[in-house]
Amino acid sequence: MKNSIIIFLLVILLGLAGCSSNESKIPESTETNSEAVVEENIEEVNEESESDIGNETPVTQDKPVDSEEQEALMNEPVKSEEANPGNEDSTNAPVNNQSIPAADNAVVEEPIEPAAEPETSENLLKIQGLAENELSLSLEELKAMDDLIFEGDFYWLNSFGTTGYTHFKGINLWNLLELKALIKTEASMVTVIAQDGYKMQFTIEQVKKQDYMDETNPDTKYPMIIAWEENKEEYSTDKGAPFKLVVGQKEAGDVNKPQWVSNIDRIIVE
Ligand SMILES: Nc1nc2c(c(=O)[nH]1)N[C@H]1C(S)=C(S)[C@@H](COP(=O)(O)O)O[C@H]1N2
Ligand SMILES: [Mo]
Repeated sequence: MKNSIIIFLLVILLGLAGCSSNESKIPESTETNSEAVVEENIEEVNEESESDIGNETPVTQDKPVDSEEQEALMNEPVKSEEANPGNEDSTNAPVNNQSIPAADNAVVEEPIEPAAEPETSENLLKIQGLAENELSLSLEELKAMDDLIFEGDFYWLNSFGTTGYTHFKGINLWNLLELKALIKTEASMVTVIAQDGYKMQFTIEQVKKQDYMDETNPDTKYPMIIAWEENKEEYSTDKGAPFKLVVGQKEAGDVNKPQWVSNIDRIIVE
């Protein structure tokens, strides 16, 4: 009798144990796994879209995002329209279509990268498009253009109001386009494209302008330049093409620093 009661109890216990393991283990474990997988995927997608869309540099951005970069990401005056709808300076700001994936369509008609381009052209400054004399210039060739060289302390204002001065030496971009590349009269836009994909587009008038200002110094009248020297030091060529587009302010408050383009690969005239 005792035995049968014990057996009876054991059977009930085993039955209960079996049931609960069936209910909890199987569905729970599969559910947990699939949720984990889904979450992982979502995270991956988010990371990708952050770096691709939320970034002022659409192609790559290898630099660590410091606080100044961070503020730039949020508050640049010259990014894509959708990223900066409240920009009060949109009429004067250079046109920057870098965040629009189809932006390259705009230059499709011009030979951006001629098929025969040798790989050694990496650190050459290329000027392409509506020019009688398309150019591919080495740093030495640029430095030899004595008459076109400009040097000065450029005041800069970045997003959120950070400011400073940087000394640059380089070539007057308008002179280079007009006198050396012999750009055509119908040319209306100039796009400066960096090796990392960062680009700025300007009207010919903006490039022609020789009196960019410094809101802290009313005597300043600066051209837009392609600099190869910063604070008396030449850019090293192993950090990319040694050319940087530098421009002063159009008016007081003009956030000019993000308009600079480091490591220029090519300049397209349209
Ligand atoms: N090629 C390239 N140029 C660039 C950028 C970039 O990400 N890539 N960032 C811009 C921004 S947002 C700023 S504020 C300035 C910073 O200039 P600096 O490199 O001289 O500090 O470079 C601009 N030019
Ligand atoms: Mo920036």
